[in-house]
Amino acid sequence: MGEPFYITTAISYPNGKPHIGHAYEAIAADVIARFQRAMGRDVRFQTGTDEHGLKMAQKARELGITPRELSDEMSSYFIKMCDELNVSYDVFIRTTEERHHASTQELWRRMEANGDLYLDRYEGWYSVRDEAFYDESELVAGEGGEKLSPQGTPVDWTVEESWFFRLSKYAEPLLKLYEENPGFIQPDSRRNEVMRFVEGGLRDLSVSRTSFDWGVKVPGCDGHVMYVWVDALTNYITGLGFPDENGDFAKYWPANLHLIGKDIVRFHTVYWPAFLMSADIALPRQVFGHGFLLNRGQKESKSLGNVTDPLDLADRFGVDPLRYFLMREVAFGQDGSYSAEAIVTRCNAELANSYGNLVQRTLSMIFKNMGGNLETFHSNVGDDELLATVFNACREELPREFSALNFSAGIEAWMRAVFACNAYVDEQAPWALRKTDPERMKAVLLTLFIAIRDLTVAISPVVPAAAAKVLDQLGIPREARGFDALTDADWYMARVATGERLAQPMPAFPRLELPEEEGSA
Ligand code: ME8
Repeated sequence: MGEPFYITTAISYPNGKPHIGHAYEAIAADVIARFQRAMGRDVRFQTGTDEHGLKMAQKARELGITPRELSDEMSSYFIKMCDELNVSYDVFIRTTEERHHASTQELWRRMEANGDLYLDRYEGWYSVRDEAFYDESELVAGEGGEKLSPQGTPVDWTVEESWFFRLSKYAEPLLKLYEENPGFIQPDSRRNEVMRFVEGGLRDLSVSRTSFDWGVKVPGCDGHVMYVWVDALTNYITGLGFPDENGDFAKYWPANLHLIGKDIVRFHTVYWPAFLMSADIALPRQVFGHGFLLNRGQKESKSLGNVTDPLDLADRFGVDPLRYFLMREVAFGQDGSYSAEAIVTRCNAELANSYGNLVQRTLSMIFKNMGGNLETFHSNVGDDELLATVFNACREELPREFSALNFSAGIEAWMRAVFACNAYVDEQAPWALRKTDPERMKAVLLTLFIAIRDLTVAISPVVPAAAAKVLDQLGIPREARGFDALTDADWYMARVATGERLAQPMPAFPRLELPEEEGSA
């Protein structure tokens, strides 16, 4: 097994069904997980649901059910979403699990033992929607002059007895962390925002509530439950068996990457490292705040009536095309927009017409003109040039960009290699060589066979099911589907030696149709 790589998504609030933002984050994390596995890393991938807090308690009351009933029902939709979108998580954590309470209480005890917790009174603004406390100075005025959080959500004046965490003590150590590890917060724009915030000084943080009981109990203090973000963030170590620091925790902690959205960067880069420093636990290596996905440029909301169920999109266009679109269309880290037309246009141009067509016509010609037989051959200079282009895209550019989470740039490099292959087919015209120079036709088709196998391995993390279908058709064994096998010159000869013929190919990337009602939108 390779070097460990631990990646997590945010854990979602299951106060409603999953939306496109949840799908986007889960898919991006899955592409990273699959890519790192293909690079030979020993990947641990965790996702889950964040089930405590006032937001969940209020929603359950509104529906006339218990918070537990609400979280049991709704978390099942998040599990279903991950499964249907082919998200290859190892652990799906729910914060209502007993082991998570034990883990969070242990973190609390350690922070208390370090003198970082004290009892006082909280007076200030709280947004239930954000589950966040805000300073008066951070609030903005709504249309009717009412006070709103900087995220535009309603705030309530709250007065309660509360435990506090000495966050103020950690401003200096945090700034030092950001300065010494510029990669800790990415992209850079988010890092700058967080640095400005911490440079402004930090106030101690209210970390318990007494006005409701849906949460993790504060050890030794009846009537207090922990602030939901204390327990939520702790999920990342609970899933590794904390407080047992052997086993998975020893192997996978600190996390390589917490992948989250831009709205919750502060919780992950200020509160979380401060809690960990207080409890004397190693810090994660990187927090990446991705952008928001907008529906035709607009935020989805129930009042606008534009909320899209990601599983409906997957049903309409297919899981792999949806995954491809999301990773290709938006520069990761920035906000992006989606629409049915954009999905259809992008996937038809690139997956169906360019890549799918390359695979289909090459394999059909090998099937028809060579009886599906793969033969030993000696490529000439022209063929080597094409393979060098493909190798460079698949071995160098795409892995370099994917390692830096620049998915769109990585796929663009891959696409350029697909174009080069299609140009090669047109130039060489193997259908004409069939009569004039059959040996040359074989060299061309077998060169393309090698190129297609490399292109398919490289794009597998993005479109896993369709890529597996192509690799099955090519007869590539599972152990030869990793990036390390791309340079292995022996794989082709081993494949030829099996003597297995190619069957009539089945298209892996059919063209998508735009549903009629969308065409005019
Ligand atoms: O914030 N586009 O949960 P959540 C892209 N429970 N990403 C989006 C998005 C959009 N339109 N809307 C939301 C929470 N997200 C907490 C996290 S972690 C210890 C606790 C992202 O269900 C959002 O940024 O509101 C977050 O990363 C994730 O979806 C879950 O959001």
